Amino acid sequence: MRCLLKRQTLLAVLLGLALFLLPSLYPTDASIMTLSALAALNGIRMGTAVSFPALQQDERYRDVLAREFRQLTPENEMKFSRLHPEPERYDFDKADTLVNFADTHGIMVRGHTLVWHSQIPDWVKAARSRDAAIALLRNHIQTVVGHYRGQVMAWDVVNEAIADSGRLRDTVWLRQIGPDYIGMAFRWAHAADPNARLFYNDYGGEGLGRKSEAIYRLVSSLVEKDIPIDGVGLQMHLSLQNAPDASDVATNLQRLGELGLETHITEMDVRLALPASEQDRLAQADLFRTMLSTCIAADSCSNFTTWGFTDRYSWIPHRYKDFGAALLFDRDYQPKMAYAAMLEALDPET
Ligand code: 9MR
Repeated sequence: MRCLLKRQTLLAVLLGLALFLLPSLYPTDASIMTLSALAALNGIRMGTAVSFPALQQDERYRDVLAREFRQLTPENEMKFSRLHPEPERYDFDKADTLVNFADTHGIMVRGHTLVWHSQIPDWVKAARSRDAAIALLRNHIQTVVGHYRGQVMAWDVVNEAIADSGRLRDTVWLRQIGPDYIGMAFRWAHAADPNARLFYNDYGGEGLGRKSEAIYRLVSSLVEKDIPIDGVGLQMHLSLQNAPDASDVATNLQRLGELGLETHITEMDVRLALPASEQDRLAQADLFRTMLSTCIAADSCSNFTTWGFTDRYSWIPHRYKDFGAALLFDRDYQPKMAYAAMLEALDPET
């Protein structure tokens, strides 16, 4: 009799426990329907660029970020001039804050960017010799990648090294070191964190054409020389007039994949002339849906990142007068048609 009572108590406790745990084991529809949760089911990590000031001052920004995305790219805080403003001084404070936020929320970090022609301090441009330029770039890469070893999942090691003409861009790095700076940068980054995935990242080479040919040739030659490159980031800053053909993007993703490289869509936005018409917003939604579907369908494409998520903090109006409304959420964090289109791409049943 005592034994029976004990068994009944145990069963009651187990039942209570199960009822208590059930909601967290089986999340409600609302929590399943986030971009990142659906993306994960498609084998894709969903990311966004993050504005440091917005993260600091705007609670709604932090909430939507943590809810919808599983990866973040610091929009500016890991660029050369921010991290290494003086030869002997590194400043990791803001970037660390971003990385800690990511850590706390189970979000991965995409490091952006180690070698770029923009946002570099004047003292770098004043290097006196090739050897001095090599030494300072090596020091920068080793220090930064070493600092974030194990915390940054992927690095945009070299950003935008190819000009629109298809030739190597005339940058301070090319002038001071020569074309070898690209391979050197990958080798130093790999030595500093052998587990980080290393990317070449560029814009305007998403589809087929002169620039994408040049990117393909560059990364093929890196692979051929056994330089530790893991993938190519295609930025995807689009307007309704310049969008690449989805089938060209698919061909490009496939040929890069055949080199053994991973592909990431790294900075997608679609700028619209303001005020945005209903027709333009529909066309924009269609582009987000099509490019995400193209990534899902490509074996090489494992990551889809937008350059911010709310129109409140997008870079577009600062750069393109009378353009904006380029992202998935409006200024008040309401999801736009583009957001619904992304959900559709991830779950054709919706
Ligand atoms: O969004 C970034 C903006 O806040 C900066 O002022 C700008 C500086 O050049 O860089 C923007 O981000 C760029 C990214 O780092 C590389 N690809 C193009 C992005 C948009 O210009």
